Amino acid sequence: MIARPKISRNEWKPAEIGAFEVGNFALLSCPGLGGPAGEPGFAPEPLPAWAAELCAAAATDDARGAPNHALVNAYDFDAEPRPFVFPHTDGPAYDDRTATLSCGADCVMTFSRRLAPEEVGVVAPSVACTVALRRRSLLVFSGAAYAAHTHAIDAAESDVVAGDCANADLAGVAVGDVLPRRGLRHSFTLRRAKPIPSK
Ligand SMILES: O=C(O)CCC(=O)C(=O)O
Repeated sequence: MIARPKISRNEWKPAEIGAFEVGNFALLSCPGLGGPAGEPGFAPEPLPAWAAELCAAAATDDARGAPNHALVNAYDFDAEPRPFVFPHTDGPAYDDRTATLSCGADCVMTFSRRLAPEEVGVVAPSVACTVALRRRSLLVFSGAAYAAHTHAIDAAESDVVAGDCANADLAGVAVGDVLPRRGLRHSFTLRRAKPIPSK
């Protein structure tokens, strides 16, 4: 798992281009650029230039190729009810690797052990680690973090950095620090969606 604290000006450029190309960045939310991943007959669709550039930048050393799918989520942390992301895995529609670029407000993501079907409702999922999602950071998780754990953003007014924070040094935070949730956050979730045969 990699969680980089700050992206340099040069690396940041594609996201800035995206912001200008799409216009109303503050309220932007695009479900599934690249097509309806996971649906029967899915074949990756061309991405807008800014999203393709982001995906290429996030590809790093993955031999399977660059992400071909982008999800843009908007969170208004000043709104009620407070936005949150329920614990989930990103599932089999994608290669087991997710890259998330965070922009705007900070928050914390929680990774928990994924329960086996017979454990659901019986065993409390144990937290494996938390990750501080600082603005202008890139989180990449794959393998067991992708398939054997859920990830979630709990509803909260603020986050307190805990001892299980996996990227405290990189994110420039220390145990006990309070990260207030204020204003808007946008995330760009980049994954490689698998083609699916038609039924
Ligand atoms: O916004 C984020 O950082 C996480 C979003 C997420 O988990 C998802 O869209 O599957």
